[in-house]
Amino acid sequence: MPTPDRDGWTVETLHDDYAQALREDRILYDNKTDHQRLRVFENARFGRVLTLDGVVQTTEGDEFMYHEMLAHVPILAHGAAQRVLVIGGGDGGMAREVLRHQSVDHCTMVEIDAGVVDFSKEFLPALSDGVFDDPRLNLVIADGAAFMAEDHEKFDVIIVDSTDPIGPGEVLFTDTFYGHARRLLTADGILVTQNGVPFMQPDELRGTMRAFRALFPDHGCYLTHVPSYAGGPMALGWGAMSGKARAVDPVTLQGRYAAAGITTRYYTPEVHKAAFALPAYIAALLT
Ligand code: AG3
Repeated sequence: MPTPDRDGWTVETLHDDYAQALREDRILYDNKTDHQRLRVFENARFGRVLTLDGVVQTTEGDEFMYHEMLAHVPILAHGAAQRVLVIGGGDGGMAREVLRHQSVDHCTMVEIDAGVVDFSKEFLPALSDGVFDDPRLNLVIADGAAFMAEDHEKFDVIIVDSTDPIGPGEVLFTDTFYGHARRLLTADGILVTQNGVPFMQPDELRGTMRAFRALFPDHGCYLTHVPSYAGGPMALGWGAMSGKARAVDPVTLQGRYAAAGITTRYYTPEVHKAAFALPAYIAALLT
């Protein structure tokens, strides 16, 4: 793995043959939690940037392209989601988007690293934007894989807001984990997952899709595009207990979006439908 060796720049350590570098205009935090190395710095283009073990997790500038698509696509496709589970997502950005839906009356968020939550509140307050004070949020500090293996009241939507499958995030990409997710979904429930950038990490998507094929009547992925996750579009896994959610027609979707009364900067009902159109090189990873 490359090491950050350019003075004043963070060189990402995710791939061994390619790296993006971000200029550090001001370092706000650099420390190790019990689980991982946490850094936040300011970059002129992206705003505050959060890295875990040298990998960009989120930036103030483009986080909406990720959080909106992982939250609003399943919730609006479902149409009546009341209980949502977020695995990971310690920065609070995912729970924030989920709870913008007044129709969602409960969101459990399971984060392994209390350090990420505390620290994000302080250094990335725009991400959570007050969501940690929302009475509908149930924050659980625990290992997401262990939580999934237990019994819980079922969820309409489960969102896996994980790191890549290295370090503590690895268990969130296993067949066992996905099997438990399926068990915890309601009849029309939907599981969505972050599955990396397929051009750079084809195996990450391939592995999840192989597992989803065996578990979900409707399985596949849809796309978003996040500049700080370099290398092309990012794949978001989709595993649904019925085909209803994917098939939702654009007029219905438009109605639900309007009724939700939310404003978005990436998500639109048209982008939602279009996100399921896959370039052939990505579709090939699904079979
Ligand atoms: N977690 C997803 C990080 C994935 C980075 N992967 C990549 N660059 N290929 C984001 C956490 C935000 N809540």
